Amino acid sequence: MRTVIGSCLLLLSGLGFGQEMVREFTYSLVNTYPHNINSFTQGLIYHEGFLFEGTGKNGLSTLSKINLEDGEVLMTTRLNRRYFGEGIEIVDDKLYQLTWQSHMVFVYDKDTFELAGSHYNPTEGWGLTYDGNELVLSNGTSSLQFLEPETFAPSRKINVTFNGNPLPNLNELEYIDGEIWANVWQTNFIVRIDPASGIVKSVIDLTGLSDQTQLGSNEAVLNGIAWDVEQRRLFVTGKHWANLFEIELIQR
Ligand SMILES: [Ca+2]
Repeated sequence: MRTVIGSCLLLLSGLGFGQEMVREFTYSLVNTYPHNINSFTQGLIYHEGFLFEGTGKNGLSTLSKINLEDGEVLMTTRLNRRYFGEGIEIVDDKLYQLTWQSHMVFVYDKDTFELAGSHYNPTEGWGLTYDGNELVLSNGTSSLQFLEPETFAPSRKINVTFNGNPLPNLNELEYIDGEIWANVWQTNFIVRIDPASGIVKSVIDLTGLSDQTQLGSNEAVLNGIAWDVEQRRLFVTGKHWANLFEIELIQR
């Protein structure tokens, strides 16, 4: 808990006072969509017109293809109760799903959810995204691991820093316009990271967004970033949130 509070204070106190100027953004609400309040959102992407979501908790972990407008689940599969589902990503025809502490990475056919293979991940699995060349994995620490998609072989690693200090608890990820965006667990912040240096260049403050929806548990924190690359729409939600939101950023 000390680390979590430390992260919050670090973010709040550090804004604009670091060695390097960190840009700060707030948001405006563009659209509100339904989201299953029972979904413990751990992975979220928007791919070719549909949302894909991976959820966590043992016995409740799923992978689903979802219609954005009405939240209808078009296809779903449930993980064995020994697995706690985490981040997801699509590369070509394959869909990857991390697990939290069991070192298992599931690989599915993205069109059928048929299991196509698996990989071993030596660390915890939290978030996953793709930069067009390599997968990027967060594991709850301040480091991000780059991986070769076909083999899941690790390549380089970056340490994410905010005003020169390591920033842990990086959670759900999204690669947007050359940056890695990350939820910071148990905060209202999304950070935008330079993938070469690991330096946080911008912070998005989403304080107040959770007031716009119903929360299903005391674990209902902001988590889940999805980017519609064709229409340049930004979607965010949270664990056990009854809504998913399209937002636009406003620079402070
Ligand atoms: Ca994402």
